[in-house]
Amino acid sequence: MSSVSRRALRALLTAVGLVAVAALLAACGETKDEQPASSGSGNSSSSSSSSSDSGEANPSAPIKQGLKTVSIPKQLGNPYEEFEHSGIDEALKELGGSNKITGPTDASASSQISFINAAVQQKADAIIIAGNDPGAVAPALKQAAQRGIKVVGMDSDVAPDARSVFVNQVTTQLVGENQVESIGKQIGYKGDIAILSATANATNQNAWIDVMKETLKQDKYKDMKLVKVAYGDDDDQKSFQEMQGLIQAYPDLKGVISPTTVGVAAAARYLSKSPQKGKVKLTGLGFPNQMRKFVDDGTVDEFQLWVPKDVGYLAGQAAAALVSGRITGKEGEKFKAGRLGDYTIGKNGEIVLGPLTTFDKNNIDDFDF
Ligand code: RAM
Repeated sequence: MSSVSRRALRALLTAVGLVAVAALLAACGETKDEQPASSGSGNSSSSSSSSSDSGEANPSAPIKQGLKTVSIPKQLGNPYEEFEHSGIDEALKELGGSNKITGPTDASASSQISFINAAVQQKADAIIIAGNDPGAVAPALKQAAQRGIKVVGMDSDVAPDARSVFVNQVTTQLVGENQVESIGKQIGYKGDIAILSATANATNQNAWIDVMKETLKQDKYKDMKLVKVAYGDDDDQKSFQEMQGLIQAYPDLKGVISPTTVGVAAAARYLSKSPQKGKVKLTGLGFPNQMRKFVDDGTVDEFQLWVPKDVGYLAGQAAAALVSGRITGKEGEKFKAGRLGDYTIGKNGEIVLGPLTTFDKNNIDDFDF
């Protein structure tokens, strides 16, 4: 991680720490021992019915030896998802276990179900999933939990009762608000805007879009009008065409928000060759390495993101803590997440990674991912 994002992360951790003082006081002592447990040392009913809510957390329980997790991205072949899931591999390796990344090649609602069932067959200790749809995968995940498999949602949540914890990149609220402010300031807070999203059922996208719509009701944004939400399905070609469609259908369009790495890169590619380059503003959630050329050539002024690999790393650490009984998923429980430091579980089992970073021509070269 670069020093900039590290500093930002530290600042957030401090803030989270202050807010969580009460929870910290209540929490049990330090967890010092990161060594894997020697086999057979687990106490009593170890992993019998390891449903998330049963039993008390023991923050100093040893990490289970030889942990095996299965992580299911929204879709293989999406560089964002692959980078994110590589963080789970890192965490598991560090803890003496292993992770297997397996998933569908399309991001449709039910495409992940067979991979969940396969993980159950393989007797994984935990399943870590970026949900394509909150409801479609829920029954399969609940069955997995009944078999003692811990379920961690990350990136894009599944139904809350189908997982123990959800690792969120940044609070949903912050993403939505920051994206609206980013486009707002670029267009002088005036004119038509559109959103180019991923798939129509993606939990994260829809939650962000809801916040964007709410944010647009604020007085500051009263002269901005959302004219269309288009869906590029996290497919490069489709996103490119949707961007073209937006520009053609709305000649007065002033700005586009594309809160998906696939969408924003495709939209920038279209804009960079269009007469509208520099006239229609584009922001979104993008990779610095993919967006750099569009910042350099003036197509894009700024865009935002977090460090995707750290989402996976945190989810891997959370999965290990769950399997080992250090946490159960209850609000206020605290755990150590390796190189990222201490985290506290928030409302509805949510664990928030850190802040959103804005990339522009002044800082983009500090980042390499
Ligand atoms: C896309 C995916 C992912 C989203 C990122 C920003 O690749 O839709 O879920 O969080 O972009």
